[in-house]
Amino acid sequence: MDGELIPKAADILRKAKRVAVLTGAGISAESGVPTFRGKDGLWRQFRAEDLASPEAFARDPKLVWEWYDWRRGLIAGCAPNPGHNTLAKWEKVIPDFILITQNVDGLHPLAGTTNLLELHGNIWKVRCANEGTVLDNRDVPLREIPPRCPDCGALLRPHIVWFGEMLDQAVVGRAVAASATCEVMLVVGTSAIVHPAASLPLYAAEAGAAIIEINPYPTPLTPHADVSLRGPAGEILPLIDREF
Ligand code: BV8
Repeated sequence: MDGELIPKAADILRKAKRVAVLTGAGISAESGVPTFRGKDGLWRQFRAEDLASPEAFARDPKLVWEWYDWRRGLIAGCAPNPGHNTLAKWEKVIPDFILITQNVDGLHPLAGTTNLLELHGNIWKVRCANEGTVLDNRDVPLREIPPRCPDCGALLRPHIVWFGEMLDQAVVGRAVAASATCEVMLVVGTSAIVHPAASLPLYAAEAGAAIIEINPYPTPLTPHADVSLRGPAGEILPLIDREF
């Protein structure tokens, strides 16, 4: 990778007062959480439509919960990596910092990030399919599959946004506002194909923000990035931090 790009990215970030970060599965790859579309990607073994959709859950809640139970067991053994930790550190030194994640693994809050928008929900939360109540549930493994609401006995579902489902409009509104007002948007570890998340960096660029991308491979966002750093987030973010 061009040795000039790290100081250039550090210089852009150092000068910024308002920074928004968008992360995807790639930032958790070095923690051992499989990405969705990479060579070892989750979807490779399953088709997204087969598991992460309301139709799949209606058809076979047990199968969908077996997949999430497997992922929860895997994620429970994963810790934040230097990429998550660097972003948590920057939140304390950058005046206006917000982290928007597509990830459901909970590693950003575990690393200490507080100003966080979880666009697609959180794998450690469940929701009563009947009453809509959201509960924390960290049982690994789940005590019963599919789990049932302790209140009304109805099915519990993962508190996660599936394909074809609307995101929480309040969360989306905050994410769009942050994208439209930030001076820099740092986009880390996303294939930039899932919407509406993938539109956020484009809103930021249209509003005049500098776009910095960190990804071992080019993405549809790369042509819109002012700086595109080719490499793993767990290595690149600490390198930028050293130049801060
Ligand atoms: C919605 C939950 C309204 C499940 C997920 C507009 C245009 C086109 C399509 C649409 C559109 N609007 C809606 C759609 C349809 C759909 C969509 O976007 N489909 C895509 C596939 C084309 N969107 C929706 O359905 C959304 N709903 O918009 O509602 C609506 C409703 C009906 C009809 C129309 C509109 C809901 C989207 C949320 C879906 N839920 N997950 C679960 O997680 O269990 S999405 C899933 O993909 C994950 O949440 C994941 O976070 C997300 C994005 O993937 P990435 O995070 O980018 O991960 P990926 O593996 O793809 O890439 C990893 C990247 O990391 C790679 O680039 C790799 O190179 C890089 N990497 C690898 N290692 C490292 C690294 N980077 C850095 N360091 C490393 N070490």
